[in-house]
Amino acid sequence: MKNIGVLHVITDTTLQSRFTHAELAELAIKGGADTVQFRQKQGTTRELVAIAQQMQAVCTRDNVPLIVNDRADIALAVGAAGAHFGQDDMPVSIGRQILSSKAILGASARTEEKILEAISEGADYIGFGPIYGTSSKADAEAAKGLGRLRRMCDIAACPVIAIGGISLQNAGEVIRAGAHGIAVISAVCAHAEPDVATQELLSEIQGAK
Ligand code: TZP
Ligand code: MG
Repeated sequence: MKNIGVLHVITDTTLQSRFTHAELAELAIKGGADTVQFRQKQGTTRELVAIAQQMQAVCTRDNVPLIVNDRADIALAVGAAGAHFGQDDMPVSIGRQILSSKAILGASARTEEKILEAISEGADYIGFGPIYGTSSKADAEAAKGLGRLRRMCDIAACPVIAIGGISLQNAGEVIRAGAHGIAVISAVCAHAEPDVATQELLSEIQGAK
């Protein structure tokens, strides 16, 4: 099994405009993030490639894996460590043909059946959520809660990364429910000091493990 990070910071420039994606990556890594995910729903491919290149430069320097949301082509283009696919994105099996066997491929899906399918296709981790309410994702489903997280952690044959509304206040209980790690947007990107927020989340994870 691959080494999957416990604190995935997903960069976002729609919730805030103080920092670019690359600056957020830098601050998150300074705070101890062990995975950075580039997620941007708007913009041309050319723009996304340029941003991903900047992020990859930061991540290469600091030896932290960069995961590109939705786009295997952009992950390949910039030499990112991997990609994250939702239910309507590239199937994991095809993403694996595009990226190398070493690539970290994450998957998320709306139904348990689709999640298990992604795992059987070779997903290295699954993103499960939203655990709590969130306003960071346009089409987020209803909160799934800790009970469903616990069940998913029991049945998944790969690490489960919990996502959605995770903060310093609830990160500990999420890890105690069995999650391997967490992925956050607003708790870091919308915080006054993203590096400090990351550091605090990391120590909460470590304390709960
Ligand atoms: N997928 C499920 S919830 C979510 C995504 C991308 C948004 C997470 O953002 P936040 O601010 O950490 O709730
Ligand atoms: Mg997607």
